[in-house]
Amino acid sequence: MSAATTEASPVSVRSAADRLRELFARPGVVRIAGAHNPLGARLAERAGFDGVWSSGLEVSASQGVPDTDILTMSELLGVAASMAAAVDVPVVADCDAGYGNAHNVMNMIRRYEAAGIAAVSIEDKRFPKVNSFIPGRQELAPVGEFCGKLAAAKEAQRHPGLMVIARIEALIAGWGMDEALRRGEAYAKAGADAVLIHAKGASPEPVLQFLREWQLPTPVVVVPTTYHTITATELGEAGAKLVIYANHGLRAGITAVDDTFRTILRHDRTTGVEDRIAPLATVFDLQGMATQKRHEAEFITPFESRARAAVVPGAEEPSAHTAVLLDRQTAELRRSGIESVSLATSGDLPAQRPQDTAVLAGHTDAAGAVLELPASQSGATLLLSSDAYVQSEPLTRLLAAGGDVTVLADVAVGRHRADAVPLHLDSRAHEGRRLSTGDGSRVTGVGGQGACGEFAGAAVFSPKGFAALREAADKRRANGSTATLADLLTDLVEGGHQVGAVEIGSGWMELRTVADAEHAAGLLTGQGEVR
Ligand code: SPV
Ligand code: MG
Repeated sequence: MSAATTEASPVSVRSAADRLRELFARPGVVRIAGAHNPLGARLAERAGFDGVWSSGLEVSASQGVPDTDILTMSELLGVAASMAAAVDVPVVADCDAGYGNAHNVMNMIRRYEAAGIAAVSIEDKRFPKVNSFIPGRQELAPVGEFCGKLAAAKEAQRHPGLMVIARIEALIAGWGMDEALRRGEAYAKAGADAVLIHAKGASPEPVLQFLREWQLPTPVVVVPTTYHTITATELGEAGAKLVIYANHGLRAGITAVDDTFRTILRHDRTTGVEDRIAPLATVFDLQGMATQKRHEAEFITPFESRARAAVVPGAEEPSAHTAVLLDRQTAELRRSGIESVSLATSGDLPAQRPQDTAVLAGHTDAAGAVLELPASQSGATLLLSSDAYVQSEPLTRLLAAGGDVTVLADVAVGRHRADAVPLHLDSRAHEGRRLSTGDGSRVTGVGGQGACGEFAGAAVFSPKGFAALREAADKRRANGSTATLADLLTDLVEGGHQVGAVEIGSGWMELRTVADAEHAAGLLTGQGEVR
């Protein structure tokens, strides 16, 4: 993994166990570092370690409990699994004494294998174990019993990849080198894929002696925690294959956090620590924020880029929208692909307003409602006058039309009412039939004689078009006048803005009067008659 990325690559054909086995097959020593959460695992990976040691000591300490088999297998597995999910390098899990007898080991193997762990290490201590560096009780399990656990582990694993490391605690328990070698050989013969010789003195000599006397091809793992002056390269040259820096991340963290907290209290502010702690940018990077942003662009439609709709006050008082009509209208809007709907009719909204609609309260005209709507960054805004009911089919066509400002124009012949808002369009009419100009038609004027269409109550605005509309609404406000949606569209056309038209012949209805609304509601619920 490159230092710039923080997350596991999506497709990895080789399992973590295969990758660890490949590392073992290469010449030279393999170095892994202890961690107790995915953040620590990522830091180890970024620093260049070949893998991560899911340390029982670290996980226990991070939970504030001693490393004495207090945590359950599930708790330790949960941490190891989350680390394996967060990094590309293999995770080697410290599984203490196997959480019980051979039955527990078999269950453990299945679980760790399923979690994508590359290797497990079990130690030949009696359950419950005590951390190897704690003075006092360090009880070893009988060799036969531990060999049984190792054989059970190999029997339980489903795929040959997972490595089982047998950890020898004879030097820790003070049983001597011969016992350590005798145990190591028995464990290798029982099927261990590697043996770990643990030691706690300041000198590396006991470990070097073990390596000198180790005769079997089974690789040897070492943990130079107390004998830290020797390098990994030297340990490798002496015959060790895997070097585990088991708890240095935990200890570094304790020192750094303790120092930072005390400094803050001492100075009563954080200025003194700012240049010693990671900037937030590093935190975001380690969390994989950059990757998430990339995925966002690829997979998620930003909310802002979705169309929104608002029902704005029409020309007539009171609002002709009944609860039934508002419900139906909202459903029509949603069917046309709109998710967020605001209602700002001039009259009182019915008490039962449709679900998941926002209310723009206290606006008696469209201009006020338009100014209340926030500017749009990328999505379209569809405005619907409350004195029209429009079905989803024309709304869908309107939303698909493109352009900065586009209105719905009813061009059906001879059906315009006296209270209609006339639209002049540049499409070609011939004896009552119409030819579109290609990209849809353009509104050349609003009102007056000779119009060939009628405003059908709905218009859609790009973010740029909506900004122009807000400007027009602002001017109306500054002049102290109210404005309907049709008035604002007139302002835009007269102000030289390109206003397109989607021509329709059906799919909407005026709601100028209460009688209109009742009639529309009747038709929509199947109880009304066509007039
Ligand atoms: C651990 O990290 O939990 C280990 C290694 O088992 S040590 O603590 O060094 O024994
Ligand atoms: Mg441990």
